[in-house]
Amino acid sequence: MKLRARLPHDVEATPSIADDRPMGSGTTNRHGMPRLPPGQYETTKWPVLNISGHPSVTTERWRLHVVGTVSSPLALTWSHYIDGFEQVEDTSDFHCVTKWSRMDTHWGGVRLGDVIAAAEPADTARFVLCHALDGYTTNLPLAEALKADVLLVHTVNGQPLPVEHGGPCRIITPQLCAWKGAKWISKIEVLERDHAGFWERRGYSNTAYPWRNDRYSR
Ligand SMILES: Nc1nc2c(c(=O)[nH]1)N[C@H]1C(S)=C(S)[C@@H](COP(=O)(O)O)O[C@H]1N2
Ligand SMILES: [Mo]
Repeated sequence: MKLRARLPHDVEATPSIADDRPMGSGTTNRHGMPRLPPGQYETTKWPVLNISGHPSVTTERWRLHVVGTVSSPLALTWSHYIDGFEQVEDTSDFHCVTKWSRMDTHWGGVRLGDVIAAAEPADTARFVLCHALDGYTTNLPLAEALKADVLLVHTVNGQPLPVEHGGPCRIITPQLCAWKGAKWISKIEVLERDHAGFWERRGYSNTAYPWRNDRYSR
């Protein structure tokens, strides 16, 4: 299957790239922001944070649905995901709301934007709600989901993504707090209106922008 990528034309700059006064410390990253967001400490460990256990799915049974306000809903198999999209690698940082940051993680996968584009979102599409196999959900503005460093990853530091970190496939959102990246991703729902996810309904910030110390909504 050959998938055609087409991004909506009106993707706006959002605070994480447009912010001229981000808080934080250390050298700047490639977006010109201090690498360590305010209140974060650096760790070389990689804690596991879950609402429940680790759902397991083989790559044979794995499916990724892209549905909602799109003209070509997708039900991708693992081979569509691996062979139907440009495979990219990127090194980025991972910021958890519980204050640890893991720097320089090397990821392999495909751009979430390429997958969403293949489903041909309507011009009225503005948000996505990501659904995972453990029942977790998290929401993103479409403009965040389409950023080039937001990936559907299957590989970390050259190894298959471990199940506890969301293997075989998860989302990463390096410019937002890590809870915005759903592990064990199963469905991406493209929406006209925002719909709060699991933590967003329980008091986490809807925007989750680390460089503004934007953690909780109440
Ligand atoms: N499906 C799913 N995705 C999830 C979570 C979860 O509980 N379930 N937790 C989130 C939170 S709060 C964080 S900080 C990161 C943690 O990723 P890690 O366990 O690989 O460190 O995953 C996010 N994605
Ligand atoms: Mo988290």
